[in-house]
Amino acid sequence: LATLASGRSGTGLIRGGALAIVDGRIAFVGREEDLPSRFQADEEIDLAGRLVTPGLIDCHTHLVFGGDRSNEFEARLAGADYEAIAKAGGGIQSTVRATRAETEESLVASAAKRLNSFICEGVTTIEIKSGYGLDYETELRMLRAARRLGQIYPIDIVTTLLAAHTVPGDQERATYLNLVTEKIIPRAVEDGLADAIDGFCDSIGFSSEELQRVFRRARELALPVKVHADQLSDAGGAELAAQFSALSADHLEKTGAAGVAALARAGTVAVLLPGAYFDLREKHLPPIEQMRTMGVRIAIATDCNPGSSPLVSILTAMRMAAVQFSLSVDEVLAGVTREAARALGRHAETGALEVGKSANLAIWNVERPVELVYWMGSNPLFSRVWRGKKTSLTGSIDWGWRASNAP
Ligand code: DI6
Ligand code: FE
Repeated sequence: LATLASGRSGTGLIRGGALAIVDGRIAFVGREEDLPSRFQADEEIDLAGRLVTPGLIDCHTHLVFGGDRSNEFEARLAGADYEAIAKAGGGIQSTVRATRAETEESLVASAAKRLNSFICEGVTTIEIKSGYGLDYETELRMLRAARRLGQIYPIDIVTTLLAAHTVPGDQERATYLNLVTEKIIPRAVEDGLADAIDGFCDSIGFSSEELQRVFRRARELALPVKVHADQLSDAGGAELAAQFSALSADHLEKTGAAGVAALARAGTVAVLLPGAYFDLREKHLPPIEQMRTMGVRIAIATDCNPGSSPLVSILTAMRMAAVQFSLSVDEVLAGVTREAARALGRHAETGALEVGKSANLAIWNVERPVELVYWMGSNPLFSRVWRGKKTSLTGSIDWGWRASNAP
């Protein structure tokens, strides 16, 4: 058992372990010989030496969106620049156009295919952001689609309102920011659609000053904050996140020393997104050594999105984080379990094999944690348990072709 329990070193490995589940919760974790006899189970499963980890957690995705951006990917391969594409009305704006044309049902259908990939890799909790609607109706529709996915599929979904992603092409900055703070955020809260509020603090998003307003509103309505911080430039995103005691600051490629210190003081989790780093051929590494020195907790996520990280594999993100960011296997494992749970404010509930937590497990056809990071493009998942129930790997999702998926 790689317990990832807090207070234990490394992955908190227990050899010859046993785990008992009662009513969907972990009731015992320890060595098999220490298993109390009252846990003589109704059902006992011998895993024959397989590795068990907490169910994996992807704490940063944009899973729900319309269309794709494969055309821009080709342009980027031919030398076009991501930021320049965005400033010319492509990028996020092009996904906004495609997303506004979708119904809640069609958004659910296209996101379900991507969600299936995560479920098949042992993910039991996933965060989904809005941010490709950028108007009242579509932002709420995206969140409803995300909630709906959680009702249909065996996975916990945490939703984040990212109306402050960028200014929509058809609006003034001030008018749009007003809409976000006065209409979209209050309505999302009223309808219980958002678990947190996010904002993109960057050259193609919003300034730190602009986001202050958005986050004050979040705070008034008692919602926690997350920040897309300093991806393309050091825009003060980490300091902003710390100021609002954000659950997480994400990206952080260009964050300076002051930003890291602020995150450490605030106890905000740094979420690293190696897929976007890879896809944009970024050269500037996030300040990982400073994070370690200052004791900033590190999580890893896919940032699954149609533009900068079309990545539907948490195992690949783990591999990329290890190689590109020089994270240890222990850091990588913690980054997609215990620390990812903390980045979502769900660490009392999931992210470690500890008594009382939800019985979310991933069971692997490997002997040692390193093997989960070592292989590229293989999926050694043996079985997955969500809320104490063994859940099928392929589900009932139709991967069929829809011509309307073409951009
Ligand atoms: N950073 C990201 O990685 C996503 N949004 C953001 O603020 C991707 C945005 C996109 O290109 O669609
Ligand atoms: Fe993102």
